[in-house]
Amino acid sequence: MDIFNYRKSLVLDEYEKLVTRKNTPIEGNGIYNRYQHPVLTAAMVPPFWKYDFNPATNPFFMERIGCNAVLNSGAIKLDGKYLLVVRVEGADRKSFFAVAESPNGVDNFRFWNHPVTMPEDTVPGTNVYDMRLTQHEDGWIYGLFCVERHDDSQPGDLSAATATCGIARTKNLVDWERLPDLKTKSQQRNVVLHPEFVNGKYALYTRPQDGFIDTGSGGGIGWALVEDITNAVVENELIIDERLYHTIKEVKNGEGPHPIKTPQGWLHLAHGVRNCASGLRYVLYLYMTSLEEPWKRIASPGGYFMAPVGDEYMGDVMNVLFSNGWIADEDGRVFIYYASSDTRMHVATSTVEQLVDYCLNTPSDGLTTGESVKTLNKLIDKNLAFGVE
Ligand code: M1P
Repeated sequence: MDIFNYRKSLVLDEYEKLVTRKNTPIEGNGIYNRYQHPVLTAAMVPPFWKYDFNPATNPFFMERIGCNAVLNSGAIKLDGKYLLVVRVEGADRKSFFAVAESPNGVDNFRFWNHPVTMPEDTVPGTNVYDMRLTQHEDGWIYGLFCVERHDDSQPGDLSAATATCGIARTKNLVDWERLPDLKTKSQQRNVVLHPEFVNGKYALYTRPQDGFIDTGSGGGIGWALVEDITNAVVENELIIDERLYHTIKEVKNGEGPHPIKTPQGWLHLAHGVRNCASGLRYVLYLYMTSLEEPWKRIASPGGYFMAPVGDEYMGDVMNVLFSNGWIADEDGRVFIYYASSDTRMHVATSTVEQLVDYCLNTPSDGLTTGESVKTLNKLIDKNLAFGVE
């Protein structure tokens, strides 16, 4: 066999093996189960995105367009299919969106043939990423995402950038109508559209930030009402889940996917960030807000819900779990899609009932060592009185 055909069959075989492998759950802590394999990696983008399949123009069957990572996916279930709108990052550091589909939500994800062609706003972006999908009660599916542009007010600094919330809507994840970017006083990343109107208005979870990386005076996850989504302007922002000293969200936090409506309240997934000697550490946490007043927190379990384990620590940006997509299935199961270390996508499964139980019965953070020990002693005493040793 010539080198072209030898390499081609090797690459196709390896790809097929990866995209068809079964993924089995790993028994966890009673709150959720992780899975044996990532659901998507850079090795799972279609070979015809990477290779020129014509032997005349690619006699060595060499890779022509590299893929660096697949991460931070929005998620939605449509027509019985589990769909991820994935942030695919090329070897050239540009991210774009692409849809991957699975019949069961945990394995056999395959990308649709073409990535998303996202129309630009009036000022084109340099990079787009981290889409949050919301099937809104107005009938549209919205994608809110970060648009990065060079900060031209600092011409001498090539790393100076701005983060803005891009807004687009679709009915099928193929054809997208781009709406004007969100207008706010500060920079924004991690903006999420609430699925229902609130007082007749569109409601947004925001994350005000002074700079591209530093949130600075931005106090945490915000809440804002917007009259017109086709010209979205944030006038007022209320911080509904604040950053706190010596917690998992001391440096910054951000809303994940849009919250899930449960009989007990809105169930939220978010990420919290703290600093340490090895850099920023990103973990996932949950909280709940009132059904009637979604801006009022009703449960705030202490600590993290998920943090990196094992191989999840390793990747382009170490020590990071990030999630902007989950699917609440009709039978009560919840598929939590999360990326590890800005490199690959995973799934964890749970149920609405378990996640609400976790939120309502996990002690909140007492904010000091003394309070943490008191909380621990309460559980120990209860168990000892119950007869467990
Ligand atoms: O590298 C970790 C994450 O950093 C950013 O998140 P945040 O705005 O909360 O700091 C984003 O760039 C995100 O994509 C990335 O995963």
